[in-house]
Amino acid sequence: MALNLSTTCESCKDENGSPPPPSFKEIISTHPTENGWKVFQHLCFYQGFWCFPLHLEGAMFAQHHFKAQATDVFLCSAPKTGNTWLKALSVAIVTRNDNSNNKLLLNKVPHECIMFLEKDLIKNPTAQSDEGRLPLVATHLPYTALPKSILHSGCKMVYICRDPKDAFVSLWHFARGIKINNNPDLPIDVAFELYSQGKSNFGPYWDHVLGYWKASQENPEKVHFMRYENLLTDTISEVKRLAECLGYPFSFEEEKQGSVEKLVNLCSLQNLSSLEINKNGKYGDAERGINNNVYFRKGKIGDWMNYLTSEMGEKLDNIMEEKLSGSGFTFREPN
Ligand code: PAP
Repeated sequence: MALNLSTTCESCKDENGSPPPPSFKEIISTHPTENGWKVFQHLCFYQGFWCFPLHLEGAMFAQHHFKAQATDVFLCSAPKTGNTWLKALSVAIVTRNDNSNNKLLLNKVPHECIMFLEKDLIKNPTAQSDEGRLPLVATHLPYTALPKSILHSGCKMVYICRDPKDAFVSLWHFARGIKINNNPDLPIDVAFELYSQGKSNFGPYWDHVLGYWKASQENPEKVHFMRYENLLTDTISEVKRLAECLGYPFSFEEEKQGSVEKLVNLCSLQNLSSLEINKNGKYGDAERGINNNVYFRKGKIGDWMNYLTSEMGEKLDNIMEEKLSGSGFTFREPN
């Protein structure tokens, strides 16, 4: 497929030869910014969410140029809510009987096994029509910002969310792990304040969760809604449900032979983080790439208690509760 590589929206150009419309970079530069995270870029507010310009440019490109295949399944998540694990499990599920691909996870960090919509497409627009690509595409985009072709082609989606306190602590660690220019570490209370105001990459987090939650309620056949905590505590059942949703259910024979358990072990934090590629490899370009090991930390429920006061926890819980009220979804444990 011949694709236009311009990062300007060609379809918006005036046929009468008027000056070209602004490029994505120019559009981004006119939107409000937030400098507080001091990671590698400021955040920019666009279409109701905060985003690093680097990812936003890729997102705008995808909104204009991505053509979803009906067989694609989208793995959707806000940052630090279980994306790496969901990718690993999904890759392992769809490739388990495919000789040429079933070793992918041994040689690549899960992020590199499938297309990351807002990161990869802009760099390699033809990748979307590659014959051999897996029918999986990952994105951190909020539901409302997805390219229209995803919604129109009736693709399935899997969404994973996580308790906001643990997601925040994970994000804070990650931000320390990837920052450049020897910036001092961002104090956790400053980062927490920004997060509580909704100012985080692809945030506000509550809007992210709400968008996919509502979509899953309206269309449960198409949008499979998962929680990181359930995946941790009831892994086998959750993985079997995931496999069904992806269209690759485990057969009775496979279950009898322990295939689900094997796959779960392959994708465990302990196993993935011990692989050479994830211990010492890099994701992205050699210079500015991210060390794969920053994607694997503790993978625990409740680690926030080691970093936040109970007042901070209560504050974030209350914000989430208020924002999610009336939706039928809550992060609060039943009493
Ligand atoms: P991303 O948004 O950068 O892709 P994401 O994978 O969503 O990150 O989240 C990272 C979290 O998932 C980390 O949590 P922690 O900081 O609280 O420890 C990471 O440890 C956890 N994680 C990564 N891989 C796995 C896995 N295989 N099993 C369980 N948790 C995992």
